[in-house]
Amino acid sequence: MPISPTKKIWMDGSLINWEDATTHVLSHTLHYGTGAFEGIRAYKTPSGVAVFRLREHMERLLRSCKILMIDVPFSVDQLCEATTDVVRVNELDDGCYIRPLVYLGYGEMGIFPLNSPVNVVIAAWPWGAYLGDEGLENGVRMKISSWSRHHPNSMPTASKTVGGYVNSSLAKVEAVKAGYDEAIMLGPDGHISECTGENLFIVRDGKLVSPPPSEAGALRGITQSSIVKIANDLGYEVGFETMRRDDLYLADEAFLTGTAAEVVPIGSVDDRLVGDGKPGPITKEIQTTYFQAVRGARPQYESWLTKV
Ligand code: PPE
Repeated sequence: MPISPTKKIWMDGSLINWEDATTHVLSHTLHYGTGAFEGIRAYKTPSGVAVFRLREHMERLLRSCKILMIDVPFSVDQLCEATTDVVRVNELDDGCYIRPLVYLGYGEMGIFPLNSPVNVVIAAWPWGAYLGDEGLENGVRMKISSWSRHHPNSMPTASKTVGGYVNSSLAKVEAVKAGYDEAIMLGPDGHISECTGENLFIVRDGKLVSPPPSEAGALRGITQSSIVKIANDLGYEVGFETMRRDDLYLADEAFLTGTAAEVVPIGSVDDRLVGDGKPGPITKEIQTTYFQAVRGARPQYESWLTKV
């Protein structure tokens, strides 16, 4: 999806012009992928633009870096403040996507990463529906990928590691080239893990079920956790259960969740319709409530919003 440039990017403590936010071609992360990123959204609310679950995202960014043994020279508070500065200075009053990235810069070559400088950037720009407006409304076509998610001893799946996304990219390209919207990935043991950049839920007998992130080798999604809270508040039971592909084929409803993707109904998996192929009633109720929560129309979720 194209990026619409804005005016300023926060880089290592200062706001600089968008076009000046560049790095040397010998930056370590560009060669070896040791770095971590986040994806955050801000939405227009009745009392101005607000960032959704900002602190949780910055805490996860630091956890990702902890796993990689990267010492980030900024605190969660500083990163949160930098984020609201970026949204404010770029006048992104209608909402935006925010991309913090911690990367190892120019200084050393060779795989050992820990002597390289640690750079941090936060950029933001307006970004529409990640899987398209049509997908958001009517559901997406999913394909189970021939690529498995990482084995936990080959890549830490709880870290949003830059290089880890090669795995997602291979799966995404395979699915799109085959005419699908998005891929579902199995873990190395054959259980359902997650999508290339989203978690997944099914609805079975009125109950929501999602793969347990740690065992499934999936990222612990912040949208996923928001949906668990919303679903419980709406009176639905939610469970984390190991799932096989059959569980997807036979689900009454299914949807995926992620910051970029938001809440997207799944219309089919491997050409088998989920339910009747149309977004189910529980999916629609949860999707509607999620959009109300992020846009400040549900007072009980106000604490998730950081005003800019
Ligand atoms: N799994 C993966 C692998 C993942 O990358 C994401 C976020 C999620 C699950 C959902 O997590 P959360 O956003 O906390 O609900 N993917 C980010 C990057 C997408 C991209 O294309 O880049 C995102 O949604 O911002």
